[in-house]
Amino acid sequence: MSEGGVVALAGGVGAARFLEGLVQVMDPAELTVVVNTGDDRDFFGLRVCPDLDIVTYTLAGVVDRGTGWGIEGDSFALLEALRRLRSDDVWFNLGDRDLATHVHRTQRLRDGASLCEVTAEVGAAFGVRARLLPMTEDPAATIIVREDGTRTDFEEYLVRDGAPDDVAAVDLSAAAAARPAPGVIDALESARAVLVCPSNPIVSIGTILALPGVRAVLRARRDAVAVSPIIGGRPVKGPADRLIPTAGVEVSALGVAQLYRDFCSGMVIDTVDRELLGPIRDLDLRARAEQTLMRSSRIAADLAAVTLEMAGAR
Ligand code: FO1
Repeated sequence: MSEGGVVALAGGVGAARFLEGLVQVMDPAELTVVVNTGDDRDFFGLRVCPDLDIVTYTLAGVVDRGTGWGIEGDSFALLEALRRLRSDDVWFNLGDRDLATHVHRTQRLRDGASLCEVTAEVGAAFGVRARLLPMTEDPAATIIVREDGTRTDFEEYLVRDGAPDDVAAVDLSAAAAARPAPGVIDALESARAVLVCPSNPIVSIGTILALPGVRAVLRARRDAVAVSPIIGGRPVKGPADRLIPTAGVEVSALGVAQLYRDFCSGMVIDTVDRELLGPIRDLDLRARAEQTLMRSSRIAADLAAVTLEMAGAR
């Protein structure tokens, strides 16, 4: 169980920043990243995998630093031209160079390549040395159920509708019916350490955990180490504060610890949440307070080093 590499469970922007730190303190060739695909959907006939692309572009050093997604300095000529033709559904900002990734992915999938193959190709083309694995190759769309009963996919909720505070439930049934991608379960079983990136515990990590077999493998190990994405009761980015209450826990590092306690043995929380160390330790988890707001790649590397150390992999 311990000779393998390091496996990280990841969503989008927060995970990508953490992974950027991780590859500074370990050999990226020994890192497998299992990435959420619950946000994936088609735009204009093209398959878009936001979290896979965010992680790829960030590790490649080409991500837009301001937004955390898309490619730095990208233009939006295609989208602007499209808006003239059909303004009503052009709300997801796909840059021209970013679109090349989606065109390539769509064509390769149509030609019979698997999402794992295409993800590896895109990673290699961008010079990413870590192994990136989609969590599944099956459809696994996360559905946000709104208070009026409307069901929207995640990007519709987040980007089109602006992440309003009207979430009644999060439906992960597609992930629960999907098969983990080839290699995911093996990687988790043989890893010498499993890390949970600071990602949304419901719609990023929750989707990966919903896949058949994943949580059971992690529970059997019960040695994963997680970094809290919640600092001082607020998410650094994204709508976690609107989604975590649907799981019946408070929006805090303690709430995240409650969601992860069955498969984690340790948790890194921010220094501002120091008073939660005791309550988290009461859940039978090891806990450390560190600087988790990754304002620089040096802070990300220090955080990654501490997390690896807690997981016994450094
Ligand atoms: N997020 C936004 O808030 N607005 C956008 O227009 C947007 C476009 C976009 C394009 C490509 C991509 O890979 C990601 C993009 N994101 C955008 C980020 C994405 O919505 C989310 O942050 C993730 O799905 C959650 O991890």
